[in-house]
Amino acid sequence: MKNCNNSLQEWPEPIVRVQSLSESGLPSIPDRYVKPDTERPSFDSSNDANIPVVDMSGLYGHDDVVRTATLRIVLEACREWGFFQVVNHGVSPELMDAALGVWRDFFYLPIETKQLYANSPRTYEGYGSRLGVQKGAILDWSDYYFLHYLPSCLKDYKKWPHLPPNCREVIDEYGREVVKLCGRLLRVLSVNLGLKEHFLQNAFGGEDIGACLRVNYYPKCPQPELTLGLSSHSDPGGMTLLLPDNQVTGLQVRKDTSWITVKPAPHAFIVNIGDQIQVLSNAIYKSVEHRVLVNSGKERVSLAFFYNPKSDIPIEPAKELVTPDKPALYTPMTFDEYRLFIRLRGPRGKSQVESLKSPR
Ligand SMILES: O=C(O)CCC(=O)C(=O)O
Repeated sequence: MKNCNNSLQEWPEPIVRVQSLSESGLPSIPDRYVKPDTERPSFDSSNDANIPVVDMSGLYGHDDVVRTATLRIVLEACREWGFFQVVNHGVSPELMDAALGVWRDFFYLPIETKQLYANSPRTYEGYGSRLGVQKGAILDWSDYYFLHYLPSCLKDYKKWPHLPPNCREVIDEYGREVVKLCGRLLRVLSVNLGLKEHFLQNAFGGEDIGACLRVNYYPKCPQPELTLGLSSHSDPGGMTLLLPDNQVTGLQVRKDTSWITVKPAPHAFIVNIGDQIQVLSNAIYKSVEHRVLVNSGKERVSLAFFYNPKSDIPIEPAKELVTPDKPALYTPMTFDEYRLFIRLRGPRGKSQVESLKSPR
């Protein structure tokens, strides 16, 4: 019997849609969204750094020098940044635009239509406005939609929006293409660890992996300096492919003690290492904290596609990467067990993966 359920309680308080707050034209944000001083964003634009850009055509051509150089850029990115962006990745720009378009249109639907899909913390599937169930928690300035693609026992079209009319079709095709791209990327990440090409895919459960989508909607905010669209967190799963808004920046990645604002290349995907790959790689690859800024002039939409290990297999450092000099840094844990941390407590920097460290 597959374990496709978990049991969390209901939301601890009535849900307020951030989009409705924003559209009500209020001049200041409610206290619930005001972050403590230490977590507030800085809008310092003096830092020109950007995450590495990888041209994936370099991996599949006949030029070995280019292939080696491209692999090297990916390796450094996974070790130093935990983030990179990919271009020439094989997913059509038209499909990427269509995916962003249907989701933007979904959020423009009347509230009653969106409410048909209101979610609960039991599975998080559907239309949501908070992560975590702690009563009185300070909330993020965003709404979202969460759905499952894989495993097929979790894919349920009834939980996908029926509007706009072509929404399910576009989401389906987008999912299929992004799953293929994730498979290609996992092969690159495995080879760069000195492991067999299929190592990471097999460690994730082979064909039996999990895949889900969170569409983030960040409404305009009258006081962007006091809040965040999404609090600092590392991604709990395997690997994330983010399709960012094509007009508005907002994603910031932690680099040492600074926050770097990501400047996406046209039709690029932003790839980031999740906690499960940090564990499998015995921390050679880093799952890095990131957060999202909002602004007063423009709303922002992003599609975060999470490619995850099968939920019930233990994830632990690859044996090949464990030596007397570099002992295993983590004890085995299934992704299901791990995800409960996040579902109960909401985004919390890197405290989750850090708490997994073996007592040594
Ligand atoms: O909206 C973004 O740019 C990032 C979203 C993100 O980090 C997430 O959904 O986990």
